[in-house]
Amino acid sequence: MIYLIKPYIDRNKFGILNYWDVPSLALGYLAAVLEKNNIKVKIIDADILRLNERDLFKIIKKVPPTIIGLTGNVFTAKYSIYTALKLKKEFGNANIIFGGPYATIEYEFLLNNNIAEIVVLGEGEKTFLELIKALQSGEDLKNTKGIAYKKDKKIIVNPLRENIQNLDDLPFPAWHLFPNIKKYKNLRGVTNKPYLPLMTSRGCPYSCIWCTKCIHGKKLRYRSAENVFAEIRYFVEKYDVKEFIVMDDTFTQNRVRVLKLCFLLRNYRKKIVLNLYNGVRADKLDDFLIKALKSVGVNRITLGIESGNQMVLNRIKKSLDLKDVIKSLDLIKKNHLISDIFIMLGLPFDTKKTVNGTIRFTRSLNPDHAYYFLTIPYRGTELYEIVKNHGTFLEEYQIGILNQINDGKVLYEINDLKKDFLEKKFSEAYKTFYLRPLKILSLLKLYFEFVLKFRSLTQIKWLFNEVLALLVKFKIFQKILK
Ligand code: B12
Ligand code: SF4
Repeated sequence: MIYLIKPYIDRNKFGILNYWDVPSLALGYLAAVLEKNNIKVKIIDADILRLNERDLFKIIKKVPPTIIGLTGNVFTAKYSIYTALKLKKEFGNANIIFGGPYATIEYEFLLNNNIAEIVVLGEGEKTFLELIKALQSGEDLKNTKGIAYKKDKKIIVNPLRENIQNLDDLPFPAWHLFPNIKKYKNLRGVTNKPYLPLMTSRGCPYSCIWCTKCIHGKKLRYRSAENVFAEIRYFVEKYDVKEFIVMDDTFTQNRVRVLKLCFLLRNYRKKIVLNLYNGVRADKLDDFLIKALKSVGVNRITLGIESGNQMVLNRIKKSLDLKDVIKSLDLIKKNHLISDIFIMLGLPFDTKKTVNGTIRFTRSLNPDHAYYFLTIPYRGTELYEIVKNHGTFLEEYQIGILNQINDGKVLYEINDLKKDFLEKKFSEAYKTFYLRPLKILSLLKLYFEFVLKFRSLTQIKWLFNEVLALLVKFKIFQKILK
């Protein structure tokens, strides 16, 4: 039997980072493609089922595995690696296959340490299907594009595979192979009803230096509005889903396509809500588009701004004009949507002056929420190379694995930016943004409306967590939480 497994991931004490559980699009797509080709596959989401390894093994033992597929990014990979090593002990004969952004960048580590037998590099659907067929028929792997594997103690990297050109050819994710969709909770949702993730395009044409393009590449490929709508309708009918979370890198890039999708959704007899969690580009919004998004339930828009300094923005290759940021934020507010921004502090071209300037700029923009992040140089990015060549890593994360995310840890020093300064600025940014009387009043109003609307205990708990998470950023409760 072929198993695709998402391992159990530890939650921290108060579940602060855990306001949503989301079924894996990667595993959903991979399984759907196998099923379409009459290959049987099982998905085990050990994470949502909170299965420890003993329980996981019990399930797998019933129908022993021949192939086990594991996924992961730089943060979740450690759980997949741990699970792989345990599975190997228990089911030595099964082939362990890794895929996803972590494996694509760190395939040598995985193969050299016998964690995986084969790594699928980049976009997985076509490669995985071909690989499974090759393994099942005992063919030599040399003809399977897009994989790395070990032969005679040497790592072989086959030629890479072209990404899928027509995304409408892909089947819809195989959500029926996952545990009951109702198990996946989104405390930050608009509807408090079952929801699913949705990917309407792949790739991104921009070149931000901290971002890896190792999976879906630079060429933006769109699904048609009709195909996306058909997927939404299919799962609404099947599971009574009310909300979809759009995971695209740059959802509003093609304005006409988004307007068309909004039009289809508005004319649909069931009320469906779209939720945009990923940042939207400020230069890809306008009043008409915001109104269209609002009409399909979008209640919050997050702009990825990154820096309040135009020179820094240019050098990190964000290709964004701060004038567009000011204009779009204004439009989001005028349309009475919740406005959030993402900011990165300690970018390699930042200095003390630009960090201070960025913090001031975000206060003057005054969105509902500002989320500050200390810059993390992931391996496989231009940023990583810049820090390697011009900065100093303070604590190299082990074999490209992050132990914690977004917890305000300074990972490198560059220019005149030292650890103490950045730590101070990180907590100062939060304090000076949120601890303003008018800001506190406006947030209290926002949260009060939220509670009135939902009256759900779990959502109130989430709100409590959200506020607690903010306080952690102020360094007030940090000791208690650790
Ligand atoms: C949505 C998203 C999130 C969401 C949800 C994550 C989740 N758990 O689902 C949130 C906002 C929570 C998030 C958080 C983070 N994310 Co994120 N996220 C994304 C995003 C935009 C989409 C992921 C997705 O669903 N893609 C759609 C599926 C179809 O693509 P895929 O997962 O890559 O899978 C394909 C291939 O990789 C391959 N494949 C994948 N797994 C497997 C397994 C097997 C066996 C095989 C054969 C093939 C295979 O085949 C799949 C189909 O083609 C990606 C960027 C992107 N466009 O993919 C970043 C991305 C995955 N995130 C990234 C990062 C860094 C993070 C954080 C660590 C950031 C941080 N410091 O906080 C955290 C980690 C938190 C966590 N618990 O995962 C990086 C990963 C870089 C790396 N080197 O690993 C990415 C690639 C962004 C980027 N361009 O740099 N993220
Ligand atoms: S716009 Fe987003 S997805 Fe595109 S390169 Fe920049 S960070 Fe990556």
